[in-house]
Amino acid sequence: MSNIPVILAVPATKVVHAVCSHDCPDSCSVLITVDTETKRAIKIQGDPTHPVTRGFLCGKVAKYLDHVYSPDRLLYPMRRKLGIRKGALKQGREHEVFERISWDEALDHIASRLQSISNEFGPESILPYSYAGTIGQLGYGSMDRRFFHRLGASQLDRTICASAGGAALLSVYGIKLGTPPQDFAHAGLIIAWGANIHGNNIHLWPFIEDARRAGAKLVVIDPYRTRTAALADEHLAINPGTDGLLALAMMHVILRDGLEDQQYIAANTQGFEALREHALQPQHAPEAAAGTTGIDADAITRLARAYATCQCSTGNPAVIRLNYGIQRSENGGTAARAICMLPLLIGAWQHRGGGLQLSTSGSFPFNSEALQRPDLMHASPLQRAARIVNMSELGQALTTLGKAPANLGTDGPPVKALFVYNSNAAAVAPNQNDVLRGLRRDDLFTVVHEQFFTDTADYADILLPAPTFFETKDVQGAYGHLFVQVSEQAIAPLGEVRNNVALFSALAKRMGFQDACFDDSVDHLIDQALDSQSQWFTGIDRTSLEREGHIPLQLPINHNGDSLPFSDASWFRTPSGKGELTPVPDFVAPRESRAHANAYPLEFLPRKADNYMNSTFANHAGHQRMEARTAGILEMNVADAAPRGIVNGDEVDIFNARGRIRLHAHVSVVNGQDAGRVGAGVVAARLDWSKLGGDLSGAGANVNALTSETLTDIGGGATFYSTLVEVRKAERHA
Ligand SMILES: Nc1nc2c(c(=O)[nH]1)N[C@H]1C(S)=C(S)[C@@H](COP(=O)(O)OP(=O)(O)OC[C@H]3O[C@@H](n4cnc5c(=O)[nH]c(N)nc54)[C@H](O)[C@@H]3O)O[C@H]1N2
Ligand SMILES: Nc1nc2c(c(=O)[nH]1)N[C@H]1C(S)=C(S)[C@@H](COP(=O)(O)OP(=O)(O)OC[C@H]3O[C@@H](n4cnc5c(=O)[nH]c(N)nc54)[C@H](O)[C@@H]3O)O[C@H]1N2
Ligand code: SF4
Ligand SMILES: [Mo]
Repeated sequence: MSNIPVILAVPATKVVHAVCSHDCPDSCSVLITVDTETKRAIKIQGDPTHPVTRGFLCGKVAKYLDHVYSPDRLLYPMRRKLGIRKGALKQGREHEVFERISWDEALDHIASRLQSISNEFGPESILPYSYAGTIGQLGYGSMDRRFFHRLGASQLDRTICASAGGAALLSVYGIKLGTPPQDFAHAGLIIAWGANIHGNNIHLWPFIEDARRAGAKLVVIDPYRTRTAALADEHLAINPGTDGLLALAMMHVILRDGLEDQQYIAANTQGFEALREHALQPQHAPEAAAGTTGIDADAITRLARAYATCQCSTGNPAVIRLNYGIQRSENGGTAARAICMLPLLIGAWQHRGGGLQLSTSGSFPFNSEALQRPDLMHASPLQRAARIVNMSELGQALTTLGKAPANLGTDGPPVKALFVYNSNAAAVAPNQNDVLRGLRRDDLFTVVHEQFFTDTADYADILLPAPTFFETKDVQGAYGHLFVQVSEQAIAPLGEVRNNVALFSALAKRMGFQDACFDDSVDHLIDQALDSQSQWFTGIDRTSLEREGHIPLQLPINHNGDSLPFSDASWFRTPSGKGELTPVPDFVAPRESRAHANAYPLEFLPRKADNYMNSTFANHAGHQRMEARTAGILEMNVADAAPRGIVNGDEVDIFNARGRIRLHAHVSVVNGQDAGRVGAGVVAARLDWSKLGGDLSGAGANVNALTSETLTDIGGGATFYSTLVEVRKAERHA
């Protein structure tokens, strides 16, 4: 009998299959162990049966129980106390400003304010602001969109991350599809181009290691010596914003030396002769490109030849992992187009492991019309499609819309109500000073649906509690692999948390919307998301997903039994049905550099942290410890620090015409040589919560005080990585 207590001490548990819903290409398959007595999650691990997750999680999400059960979670609806002005708060002081209310009070208040604002200024004066707090199909865009469409609110153009690169990929291939991650194991040369794989896309790494064990080389093209660059065979520290020229110079070498795959080009592309003539112009020769790109002509020539001859010399093809780093730049769309054309010139797609991956998001034929119901705009008081506001111009939208003359390419009423969910807008949007000026407006009614008291929460009139992926069910694709997955709810929502579907369904009823679609349950929405005519979803429905957890897309198979995107013309979805090489990509140096190079001579990289997810996780002590190296610092090359009289550890002001922040200079010198991560002319700092050290001066800003609302050349994207600054030693006050 003596062993009975031991048996009883082992908790009864169940394991729930979920999907990491963070904005990450890997969309990991996750196993959550739940104690069935206490109903608490007690363990999280990667699913060993998922071919890309392969049983491990990144460091950020391995610590996810700290996130879910953090004592700092926002668990109840709250409202700003009467008479307290909006503005940045010190962390932990939020309860002095907000008071708890019931969901009924919150919903009544929001519904009546939205109604009166709509009556007075028109429904387009209401602006939803959301991005990718969750990339589950339902959480990202379903009931919320239905609600705002039916209301007639302004539409949001969700451009802050990927729209330039997305437009580039579509212009060349007609679909967002690329080399599957598992196939990278079969590559002979891997180019990580503006892609911090080890930091941002860790589940691609094991396949790259497999390829390297078989002899493959990894080349990284990045102005910053990332974790990935430090582990590579070669790191080419390109000058920011010049990738388009490097791609043209590579084309120049390939075409000059006759290394292109003429058969593949003839069968699968359109516009080759024009591109050839363009690439062969003398300004695209490696010698001419060297100065601008900062990469010497020999290195360019070697890279181009290794790339084009990889299949012949190693028996394995070349693959490019292009990520979104290069397209956050004024001419980043064109640069991405040029890079996307490279595998077409050498026919890399014909071989397993060859090609390119930027995003696979467009491969999932989810039925977004059914989920989001844009037709409901015609049932709104507008009876037409609402105006579109670009989320990368939030500062202008909040401060200039409705004031003549309209300078946003859109007109109509001022923004009088802002509804933020799935986003920490105050921290992540460019030109932060204008954004905060807008958020401080007394006449702006702001609702924030959040897990935590973020920078944005500080400016809310009403705060609503949102779930983690443990607390809700969803269906998800991925932008870095080709599996559909269902994410089961593992635990009951904490406190009074409501998921995005429940929130907007309840709000629709408060607004008196009678449409039946506002009653749809989560399961019903999942069914609608999967209701597609596409062959690629054959056999994929809610029941099969609930049974299997993850199911690969049913892509067409070729005669070898392989599924090789763009190995023949049947894969292209462009108007011509071929890979589009026109219009030819022309290189133009970023405008910010040309206009401001004298006053603000340094290129600023306002970077993502390896151990945060954009601004998410920045408030957890454990994550902060993992990211301690980058806390509060501006990384500088000694060649820029020395002439400014700056040494390691000095407080420095980083500024341009838009703003100023203060950080500690980090300058690393070993044996008289710079040993830091940035080259001369480039400085870097991490994205952080403003109130947690984004600016040591305490002014409540972060790196985005310096970035601009200039949009990319195509796709209307944000240009975080086209930012010029000057740096100066901070004046000490006695
Ligand atoms: N750990 C972690 N993982 C993440 C995220 C995170 O914040 N942290 N964010 C997620 C999100 S939202 C996204 S969109 C993906 C993004 O994944 P990536 O696209 O890999 O993201 P970035 O880190 O923005 O950019 C990649 C690299 O581009 C470099 N870069 C900047 N300018 C240039 C340039 O002009 N030319 C070249 N060649 N390189 C340049 C940067 O130094 C950076 O190292 O990652 C996701 N995964
Ligand atoms: N300087 C600089 N700025 C950048 C970038 C950069 O590299 N440098 N990267 C840009 C890029 S690529 C991106 S994608 C954007 C990202 O911008 P955001 O999408 O705003 O990303 P996060 O900072 O992760 O904030 C997401 C928020 O959503 C909340 N959330 C999570 N799940 C839910 C949910 O189910 N419901 C609700 N209501 N909320 C939820 C989280 O708590 C979190 O605070 O930032 C951009 N801004
Ligand atoms: S953040 Fe990315 S790598 Fe980390 S668990 Fe989520 S999907 Fe996987
Ligand atoms: Mo992003």
